[in-house]
Amino acid sequence: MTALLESMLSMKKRSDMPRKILVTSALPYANGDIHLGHLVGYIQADIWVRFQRMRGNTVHYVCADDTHGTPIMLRAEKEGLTPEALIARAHGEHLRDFTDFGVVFDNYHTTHSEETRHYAEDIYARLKAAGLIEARAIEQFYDPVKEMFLPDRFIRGECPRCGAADQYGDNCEACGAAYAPTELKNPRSAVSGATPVPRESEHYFFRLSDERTAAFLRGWTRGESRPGVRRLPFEAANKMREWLGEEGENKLSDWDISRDAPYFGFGIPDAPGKYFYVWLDAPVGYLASFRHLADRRGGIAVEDYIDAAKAAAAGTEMVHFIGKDILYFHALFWPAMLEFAGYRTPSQLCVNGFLTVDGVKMSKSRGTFITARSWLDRKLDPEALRYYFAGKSNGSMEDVDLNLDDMIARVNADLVGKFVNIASRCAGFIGKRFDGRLGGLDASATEAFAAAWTAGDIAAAFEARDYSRALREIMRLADLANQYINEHKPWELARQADREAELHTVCSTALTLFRDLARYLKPVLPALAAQVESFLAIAPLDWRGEWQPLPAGHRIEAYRHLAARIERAQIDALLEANRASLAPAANAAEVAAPTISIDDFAKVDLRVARIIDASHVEGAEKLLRLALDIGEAKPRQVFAGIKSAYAPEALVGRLTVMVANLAPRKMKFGLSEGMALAASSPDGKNGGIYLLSPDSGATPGMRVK
Ligand code: B3M
Ligand code: ZN
Repeated sequence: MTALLESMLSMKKRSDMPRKILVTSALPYANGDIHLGHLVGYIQADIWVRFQRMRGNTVHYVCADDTHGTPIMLRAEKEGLTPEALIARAHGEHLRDFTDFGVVFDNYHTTHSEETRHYAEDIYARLKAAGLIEARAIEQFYDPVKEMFLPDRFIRGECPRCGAADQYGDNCEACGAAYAPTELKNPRSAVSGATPVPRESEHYFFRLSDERTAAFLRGWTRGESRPGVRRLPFEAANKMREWLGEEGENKLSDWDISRDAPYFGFGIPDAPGKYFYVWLDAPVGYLASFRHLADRRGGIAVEDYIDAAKAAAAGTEMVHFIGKDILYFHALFWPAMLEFAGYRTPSQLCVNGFLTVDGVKMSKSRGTFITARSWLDRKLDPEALRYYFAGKSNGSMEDVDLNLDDMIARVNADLVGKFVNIASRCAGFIGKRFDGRLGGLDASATEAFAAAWTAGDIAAAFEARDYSRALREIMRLADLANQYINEHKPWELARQADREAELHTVCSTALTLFRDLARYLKPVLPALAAQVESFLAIAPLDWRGEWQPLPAGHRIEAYRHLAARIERAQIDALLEANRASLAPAANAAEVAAPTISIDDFAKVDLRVARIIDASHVEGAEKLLRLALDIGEAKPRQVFAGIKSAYAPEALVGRLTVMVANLAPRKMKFGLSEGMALAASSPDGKNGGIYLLSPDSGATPGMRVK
């Protein structure tokens, strides 16, 4: 048999076999809440995963928190937490938010994991062996107070082009100029306020300028993930030419993949004081989460998904869902890292656009910076948002606009007015008149649905992630179902004793059409589909095989309300709550204390103090006993009314500020030798108490002036 015939047969054979797909979503940073802008891409990915599984394909859907880097390190310091404690808190919050929006991963891991360290070190070692890692000295701005090199975003100054004040170290938000931090006028550190100084340091670079990488990337970015399916959206492929340059050209510059201590991340082997830059190990988190899943669950041939040769032999796929802001990393750095380390490269990048709300960027002042949690806290249905985002997703990188009035209208018209209305107008008759049992069907109505099933247009739209096209076709079918009901008027048939049989047929037919629609909507609305499956008493709907009617005699359950309309008032309450959360703190209303002179203030001896012990005070419901080290021979004993907001064990080791020259006071629980400082809302409501923490670098005993 000729090789060509063989490969055609194996492709044919493979195309009939279930696909094996590792799907990932971008890893959210651990220092921010999940907001609706995140959810566009995650919901698009989750819909595709659910669709593939309904088709009988094997999908492993993994994600993780992106935990390393300077911002997280500094945020942890600011909150008086270890980075590990900060990322653990974020991990729980993120996973809960995704789960509550129906975005269900097989594994949600963290890049601060041994699996990530393992793969990052392995990939780095292989790139080094391939001669693609180069060490070279570079000059960067260094903060002499914090004793750390400053990422561009942590340097502020005047724009070198337009003079706008307080611009970032890499680009000007006023005139759009891009520049090196050293070009900023009057630069200052955004961390300590100090004037940064240029300092040399050795960095490690991944040599993207090597002719091997450009040649590989030019082919890879133009490739197909499956016959007729481009690896990258065509808009992205055009970008690639821009970034790569024309044939024979390589416009790529080498990529700095190291950072100096102090840094929260993984140390580079054999390079003391050097760490992997966060973007080196972030995508490695995909592999780490998959490995962690396989180790937990067993039965997954991990190497068949990540080793280049084994993945090719096994015909597995790796599909990344990302936002367009991180296309550069995923279409250049990441595939090149994998290729030259002998790992399989991504099969496809599915890239989503940004979210706008009512036509403009999400805005805190307008209350439209909507977190996932605030949507859920206002009891808004997450599936309303899933449906709306799906209706705005066409598989391209175009931005998605959440027009709130349009969303209300769409959800109420399509889901309540069209889809659920089919069941609510027919199910009652089946329950009351026919003991819940279905009768024969009216082929004149089901044949359009059977034809749609066979044509597979909706499946093709889901496969292409063109969910807006899929939903348009689904709603076209829903219109046919409602026309059928409107023509046959079961509510009139029910009033004519001699038309029972017709009533039975009409309602049974309508519920079969309803079942079809639920199947098509299931990837978008998994919770609603599950309710329909239990109402119709059918097995979980999949998306394979021939079209089958609901059989005569099949018994359905009693119909229960399936979906509620959304009211504008609910949305307004959400926006108001978001705006209120930004309003100046209530204590701003508190009357300011009478003016004092600088001499008065100088009499107060404020000191940095380390909490070296904290305990409950028997019989005192508001007090904690603190031992405060301010550099004296023995710690001060202080009683602090912060019990409602702090657990003693969470305080030990933290820095705070105390008044050290208050006259000692005999209290019933012991001698009070000072006062710890905390901010609070006027009524000191539970949780309204915030212990003061000095910036990192301060040490016990320092005078606060
Ligand atoms: N955390 C940036 C972002 O949150 C980054 C993505 C990493 S994906 C490997 O958009
Ligand atoms: Zn400027």
